[in-house]
Amino acid sequence: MSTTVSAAEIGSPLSDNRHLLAWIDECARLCKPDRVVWCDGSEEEKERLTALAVAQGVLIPLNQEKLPGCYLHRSDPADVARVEHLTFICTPTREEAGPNNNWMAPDEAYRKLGQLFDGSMKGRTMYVVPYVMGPLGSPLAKVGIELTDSVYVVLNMRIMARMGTRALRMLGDSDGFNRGLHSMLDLNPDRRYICHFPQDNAIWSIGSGYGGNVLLGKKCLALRIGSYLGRQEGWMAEHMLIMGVEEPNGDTTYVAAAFPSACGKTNFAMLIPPKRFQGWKVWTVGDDICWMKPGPDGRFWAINPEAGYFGVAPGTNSLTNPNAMESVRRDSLFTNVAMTPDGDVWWEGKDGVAPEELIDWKGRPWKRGSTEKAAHPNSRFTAPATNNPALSPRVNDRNGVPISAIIFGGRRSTTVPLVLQAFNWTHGVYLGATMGSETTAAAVGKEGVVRRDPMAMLPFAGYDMGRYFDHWLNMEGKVEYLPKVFLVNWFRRGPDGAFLWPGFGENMRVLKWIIDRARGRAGAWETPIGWVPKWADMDMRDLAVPIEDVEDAQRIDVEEWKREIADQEEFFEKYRSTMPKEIVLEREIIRSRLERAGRKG
Ligand code: GTP
Ligand code: SPV
Ligand code: MN
Repeated sequence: MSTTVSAAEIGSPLSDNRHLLAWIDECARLCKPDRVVWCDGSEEEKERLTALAVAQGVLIPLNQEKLPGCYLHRSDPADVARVEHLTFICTPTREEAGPNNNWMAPDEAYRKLGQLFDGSMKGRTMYVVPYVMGPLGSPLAKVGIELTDSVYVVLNMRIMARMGTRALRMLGDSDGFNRGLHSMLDLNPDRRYICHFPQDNAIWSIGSGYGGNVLLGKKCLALRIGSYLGRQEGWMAEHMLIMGVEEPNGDTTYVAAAFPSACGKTNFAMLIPPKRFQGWKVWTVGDDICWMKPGPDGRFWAINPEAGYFGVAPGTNSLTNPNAMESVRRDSLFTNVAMTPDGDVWWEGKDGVAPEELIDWKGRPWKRGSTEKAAHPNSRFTAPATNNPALSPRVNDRNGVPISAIIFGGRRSTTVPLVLQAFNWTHGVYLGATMGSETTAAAVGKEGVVRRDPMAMLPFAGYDMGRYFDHWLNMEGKVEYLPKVFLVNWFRRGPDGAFLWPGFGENMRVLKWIIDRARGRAGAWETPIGWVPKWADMDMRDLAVPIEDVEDAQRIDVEEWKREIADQEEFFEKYRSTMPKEIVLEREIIRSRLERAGRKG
């Protein structure tokens, strides 16, 4: 028997899966790398590739006494975030991708990107990165293979997914793997494309070296392709953290929460309850992505497909997120943060005042008081989940964890109260579908403008948003014990522009009410837009901020809400042809209730 690829060219293949070998051969012929190297995921390989990355200047060693096994990477200054305008869903018809996605015909995308990939790896190595998204052997897990010319990608994928030989073992001789091809090319933004081919279970990414654009298991497979497959196969791929909330008697309730990029998932997933909540403990299952499926017992079961955290650095410190600080103390990669003279890392919002002198994220000297940021606002850490002191003992459970509550939340300076609960599943889907949030540095573009970001999935739903809502609504018939649905907002501001709610660990107060409601043991008031806490049911003792601020954070202003509803309606205009009727009716009911409340004064 002979394969079309000779062992000399490709080093020693770690698999004899003929589908895999044929595809690698095809990609190698296109990209023309000098050599093909299979990654086994071993320690030895990590050390070798790290040394290579250091020699190439791709990684800068940090102070190994303070931060053992930690390195800094500075990306190209024009390649620092996801690029939604260069991200495409390549389905046979434009309608399938929907108005929420950029669309390119598959033939055209293969042709256009094929020209760019042609010879793109000359003089370079093509790494074969096999990985599993999800616990090994889980019926919910998926295998992907990423071919990349970036050693930074290999080292990040090694942290973010279950990478190496174990993935090949899980794949066996099956053809069922995601085919991901990535080349940095010359990092020219004019030659940058992130294309998804859901029908082929394939991803082609070219011209970037940054995070969500290139760690193909994450946003590309786990969310865009994942959501597409989920609709076909009867499960959901969501931009959600998963946490276990343990109470003093030892009972644990599992919660999933969708907040848009850079709106608090990592922080919430790692929450440490304030003193008043003795005996309560939050366990992190995941901080960014949730795959969930109706189980045979009538509940939703969820896994975190990832194995690490690609978290926002700015704002992370030992008060806001001690578990994240602990997670990045060893074996972590930092991207676009600043460096201190003694090889430590720094970013805006880290502990204490800024050091007098730093090397900024672009590698230039920086002095305290400078008007420029030392770290990029979307600078990130990549840390293994096993570093997290609050890692849930259930992360490797093949069946996942049962979800009792779903929380939606955005970054809203006005209008949206601290917390409210949906009346029922359909209303919950409506709350998720109409979520708004101020834009952040996680994607290229203007920051701080409110945009609708349904379920925090606007940049990640791999098909038409109206059909995606329909898929959500359909769960009503598939899950007997549906999770209770909530909306939260940690980011409301007072007239002085300051946040009204202290956030972070104090979010436990809201979380406890949510758990109590999910377990049917706390009261609530009905308002036109949902259930809200009775003050007696939400523990606000020993809170450091004035109770008036909390009341302001929770305030529901009928006139503001009428405008909010009008804005939601305008957003939905785009999806009119596929929007489920329930969503439209839900809006009209809420609108009528608001009008009646307005008349009452
Ligand atoms: P992605 O990784 O982009 O999907 O983001 P994420 O949702 O995991 O966001 P993350 O938890 O990293 O938070 C982003 C920013 O919001 C950080 O600067 C945090 O410090 C800040 N933040 C998180 N939680 C809170 C909160 O409760 N209140 C306030 N004011 N800021 C918060
Ligand atoms: C996000 O933007 O939601 C992220 C970071 O989690 S990235 O992987 O770059 O998409
Ligand atoms: Mn994210």
